[in-house]
Amino acid sequence: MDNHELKEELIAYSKEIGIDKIGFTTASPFSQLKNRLLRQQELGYQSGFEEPDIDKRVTPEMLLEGAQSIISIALAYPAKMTIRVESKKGERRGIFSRASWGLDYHHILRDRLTKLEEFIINKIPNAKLKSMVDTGELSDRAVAERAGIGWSGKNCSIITPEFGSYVYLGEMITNIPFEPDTPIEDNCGSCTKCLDACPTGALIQGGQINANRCISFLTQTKELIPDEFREKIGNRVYGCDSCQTACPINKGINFHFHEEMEPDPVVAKPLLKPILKLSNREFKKRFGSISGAWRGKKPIQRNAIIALAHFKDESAVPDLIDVLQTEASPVTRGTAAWALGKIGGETAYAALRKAKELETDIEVQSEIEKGLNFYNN
Ligand code: B12
Ligand code: SF4
Ligand code: SF4
Repeated sequence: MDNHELKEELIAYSKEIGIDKIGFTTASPFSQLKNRLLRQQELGYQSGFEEPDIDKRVTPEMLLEGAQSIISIALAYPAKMTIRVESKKGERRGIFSRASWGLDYHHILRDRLTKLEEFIINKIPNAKLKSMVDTGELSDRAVAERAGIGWSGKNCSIITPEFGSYVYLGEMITNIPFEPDTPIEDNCGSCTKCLDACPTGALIQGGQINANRCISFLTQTKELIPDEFREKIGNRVYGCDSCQTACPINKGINFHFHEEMEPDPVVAKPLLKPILKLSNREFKKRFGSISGAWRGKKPIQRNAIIALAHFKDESAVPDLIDVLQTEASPVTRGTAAWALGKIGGETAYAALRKAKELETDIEVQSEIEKGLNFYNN
C-alpha cells in the first residue's frame, strides 16, 4: 500500500472513530516556535506547565527515531450545556471552564489515537508511532497549525473554521512520510475582541500571553492568588473561557458529537459551599473524572472561597470561619480570612479578631490583616 492510499484510508477511518478533524504535517523541526519559546522564557511569560526542554519541544526526531510525519487530530467539545442546572435562590455556584466538562479529554483523545495506531500497525506492522495529548513534549497547537487544522488566533487558541476554537488537540509522530497538508489562512483580521475581553490583560498582544496573568493558569496554582487577580477570578473554580466566548468565530458554535464530553451540570457548575467540606475521597468521587481535578482538591477549594467572596455570600460565613479555625492548609485558611473580610459583617469581624490572636502562620496572619482592613475602608 502506498502512503497516499494509507492517508486516505486513515482520513476515512478517523471519521468512523469520532475524530472531527485530522491533518498531516512533516516531522521537520519547529524553528519559529523555538524562537518563540525562548522569548517567552526570557520574558518570564511561561506557566511552568510546559515541557522544560525546548529542543525536545521543537524537534520531533528527538522523540521518535526516524520521525517523518505528524498526524494532528482535533475533537470538538460542547460550548453550551444541554441540561440546565436547577438554581435555588441564595445557592451560589462556581463554574468549570468548558475544557473541563465531561470526561477528562486526555482519556478521550488517547482512545482515538490508540485506535489510529492500531489501524496503522495493522497495515504496516513495523511502523514506529508515538502519540501525545497535552502532556507530551510537542506544542499541540503548533503541530495543529502546521497540519492545517486551524489558524493560530490572537487569543492564542487554534481556531478551526468548522468548530471554532472549542477543540481539543492531540498528535501522533510517525516514521511514515505522509504527504503534508497546507496550513490554513489566518482569519482574525483587524478584530481584537479577545484582547479586550481578557479580564487580567494576560494577552499582551495578538498571539502572545503572559501565562502568569492568565486566570486559567491562576486557578491551577497551589499558592495564594495574588491580590490583584482575586476579584477578577469571579466564580471560576477552574479555567477561563473569556477570550473564547468573546470570539466572533465561536458565535453559534456548540457541537455535541461525543457523549463522553457531555457535562453533568451539577459537577460543571457546582454548589460552592459544599466544596469547602469535601474529604479527599468525596472530592475524587465527585470530580475525579474531569480534567479540572488534575491539581487535586485544594486549588478548587481556594477558588470556591474566592467565588463566595465574589458573591459576598453571607450564608457562607459560618463555613468560612470553620475553615479559618480548623483547616490545615495555610493557603486555604488565608484565603478564607480574606474572604471573610470581603463579605463583612460582625460575626466575620469577631472571627478575624480572634484568629489574629491565635494564628501562627505568617502568610495567614497577613491575610487576616487584609480581611480586617476591609472594615477600615
Ligand atoms: C501550558 C499550557 C497552558 C498555559 C499557557 C497557555 C499558552 N497560551 O501558552 C495556561 C495554563 C495559561 C493554559 C490555558 C489554557 N489552555 Co492550555 N495548554 C498548555 C500546554 C500544556 C502547552 C502550551 C505551550 O507550550 N505554550 C507556549 C506557547 C508559546 O506556544 P503554543 O501556544 O503551544 O504555540 C503557539 C505559539 O507558539 C504561536 N507562535 C509561535 N511563534 C509565534 C510567533 C508570533 C509572532 C506569534 C504571534 C505567535 C507565535 O503559535 C503556536 C501555535 O498556535 C498545551 C498542550 C501542549 N502540550 O501543547 C495546552 C493547550 C494549549 N491548552 C488548551 C486549552 C483548551 C486551554 C484553555 C482554553 C483552557 C481553559 N478554558 O482554561 C486556556 C486558554 C488560555 C489561552 N488564551 O491560551 C488546548 C488548546 C486547544 C486549542 N484549540 O487551541 C491545548 C492544546 C491542550 C490540548 N491538547 O487540547 N494552557
Ligand atoms: S483564558 Fe481568560 S485570563 Fe487567560 S488569556 Fe483568555 S481571557 Fe485572559
Ligand atoms: S476574538 Fe477576534 S482576534 Fe481574537 S481570536 Fe477571535 S477572531 Fe481572532
